[in-house]
Amino acid sequence: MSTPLKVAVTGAAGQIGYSLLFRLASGALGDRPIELRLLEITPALKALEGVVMELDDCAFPNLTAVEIGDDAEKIFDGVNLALLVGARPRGPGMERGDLLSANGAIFTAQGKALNAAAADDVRIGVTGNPANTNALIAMTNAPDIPDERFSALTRLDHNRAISQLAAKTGASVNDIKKMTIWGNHSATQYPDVFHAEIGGKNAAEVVGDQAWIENDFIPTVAKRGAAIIDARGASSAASAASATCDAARDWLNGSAEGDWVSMAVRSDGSYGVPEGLISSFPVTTKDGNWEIVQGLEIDEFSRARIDASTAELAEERTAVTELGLI
Ligand code: NAX
Repeated sequence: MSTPLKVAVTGAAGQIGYSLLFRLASGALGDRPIELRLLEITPALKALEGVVMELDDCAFPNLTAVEIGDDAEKIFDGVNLALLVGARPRGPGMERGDLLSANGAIFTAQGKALNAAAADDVRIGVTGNPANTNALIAMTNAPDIPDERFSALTRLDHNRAISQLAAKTGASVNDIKKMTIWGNHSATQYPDVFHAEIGGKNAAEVVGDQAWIENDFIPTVAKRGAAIIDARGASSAASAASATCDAARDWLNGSAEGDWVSMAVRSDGSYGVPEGLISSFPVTTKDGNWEIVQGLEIDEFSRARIDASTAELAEERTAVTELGLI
């Protein structure tokens, strides 16, 4: 048996965790042995013990060990992949500054703990919101880990965009390639069909309906999270877990030939996105590394939307800088 991949999951007793852990243990990252290392806050450890009992009861052949705890440095010891899901949700009456500082406390501490304890090859994916800025905080607090090892999740938005486009055109999701989410994982995100393809043809041309793209598709994808809360009475969990697995699998194992994925990664200034922001781009991945797809033509329509979302990210960066978190 090869050496198990050590995967840390934070917020493991939460809604997303309840779906994510079972996907990871049953082979979402490939047919390979895996060790789970699960971090929770102290009051949630008992619930987490129950989840671990259920993991045991699945008798997953590839799950070699499960460790749980509330000490980040212990849980992150030697991890090759860290999926940072646990975060502080916005409570009633909470201002954005309060939200950023509550999460700042979590992600500064976890950045430091990863810096101290993770394996040299660690990859870190942030799902907990505000995901892009949480990733920026963790990255800045982990000076010994290369910046390109941090990413924030926009794969759920990417998958939502593919699904909406498939429903509109009657195409199979398998025929839709080169979807891109630009910017922030928030309502300002820009799902871009102008570079996407359906069965090898330009997706915007296949749709042939600019009004639908502008007034229907983009807001439906950007506000899908709120629509799920309205319908389900709880935020998306299984789909978020599935996207977290998709993103990690493609990062570690490589994106498909002739396609790309959306990941929020540190901007090198490509496409006019201010350097250093964790912003979503079209990327290809190979051997655990990513590269921003270059050379796409950005028209005025796309430019305005990319700029609006990255302006929001720049504001968040200013806010967390002023709070002394980065
Ligand atoms: P839950 O509230 O069900 O679970 C969060 C868990 O994190 C709780 O069990 C809590 O005890 C734990 N936690 C809090 N602080 C922690 C800390 N310092 N260390 C370890 N664990 C900690 O939320 P859930 O529905 O699972 O969502 C988790 C996060 O994902 C939220 O921030 C949510 O907003 C975010 N989402 C991100 C998405 C994305 O596409 N990027 C989509 C889905 C989801 O909204």
